[in-house]
Amino acid sequence: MLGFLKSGFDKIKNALAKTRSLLAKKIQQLFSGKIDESTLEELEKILYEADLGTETAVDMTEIVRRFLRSHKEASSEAILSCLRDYALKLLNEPPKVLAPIPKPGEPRVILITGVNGSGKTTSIAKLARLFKKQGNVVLLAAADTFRAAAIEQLSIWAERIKVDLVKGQSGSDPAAVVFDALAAAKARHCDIVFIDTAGRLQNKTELMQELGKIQRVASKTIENAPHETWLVIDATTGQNALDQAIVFNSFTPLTGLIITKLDGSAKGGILLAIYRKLGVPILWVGIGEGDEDLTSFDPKHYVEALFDL
Ligand SMILES: Nc1nc2c(ncn2[C@@H]2O[C@H](COP(=O)(O)OP(=O)(O)OP(=O)(O)O)[C@@H](O)[C@H]2O)c(=O)[nH]1
Ligand SMILES: [Mg+2]
Repeated sequence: MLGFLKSGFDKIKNALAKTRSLLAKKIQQLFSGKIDESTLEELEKILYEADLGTETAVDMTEIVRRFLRSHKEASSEAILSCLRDYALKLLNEPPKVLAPIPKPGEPRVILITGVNGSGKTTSIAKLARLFKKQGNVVLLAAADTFRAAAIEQLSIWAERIKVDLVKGQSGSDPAAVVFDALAAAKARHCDIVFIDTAGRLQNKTELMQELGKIQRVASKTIENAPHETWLVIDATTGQNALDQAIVFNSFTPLTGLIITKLDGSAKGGILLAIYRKLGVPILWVGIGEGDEDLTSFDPKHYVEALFDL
């Protein structure tokens, strides 16, 4: 058990190495010399550039300013510890949304959304593998009917992981695929259904409204479905990720976030900005392309990986 936890932490720590070098390492250097007002200005700049969000950068700088009043000779480790505590407090605020629970005997339906290439299909494969391993009967709905290759990609994963898949013709109505998939999931007593959707940019209103149609069709088939709507966000996109989260949330209220490509991203700080703004729980993080490279989000590990040297 402890070995498993350690490996999870090591993976996150490795994934966030670039972000950490922009945060913890720079802050350490900054506070190892003479400290004055310009040091605090520089701190705010570092925090802002690490994509933590303007409000968080301003608040954190103020906290350090106050701390320095009572600890004039504070070490850089003490400063980093202040920042870590603040970030953890922020992430430990209770989420603002709660997903409905499926009726007994009915599958939990999870709609996966996001912009093009954010990692939706790969994350579904990783999750399907994980949930199956935990003893759940999983079904995948290939509702990205936009490209034939997308249906093919999910089919290959379904075969590899050995879970059921319901698909339609390429170009067909995604809501119709969802209808068929949920009917099949009910008949086959599945525990969990993941619905893969086509990538869509948040400024394409028509495509965003299509998600609403999928939700309506799902709820007619299974009460309260989709119980969850998760947005997949590519961590390397930085500030645009915040915009994606806000707009998707306005069209299809989100119950969770998956942050992908944390490995190698220098913009891992964006998670704080998004959680602060929306209060939608960050559930999973993707840390590689392999089917095991997904881990549940642990605020403590995340914050340590950002601010520990
Ligand atoms: N390094 C890394 N790559 C990832 C991660 N998640 C997904 N990818 C890669 O990102 C690329 C796009 O992944 P997909 O799962 O096809 O993305 P998608 O959102 O389904 O794309 P569309 O359906 O075209 O919108 C693939 O090459 C994946 O292997 C991750 O956590 N880390
Ligand atoms: Mg896809």
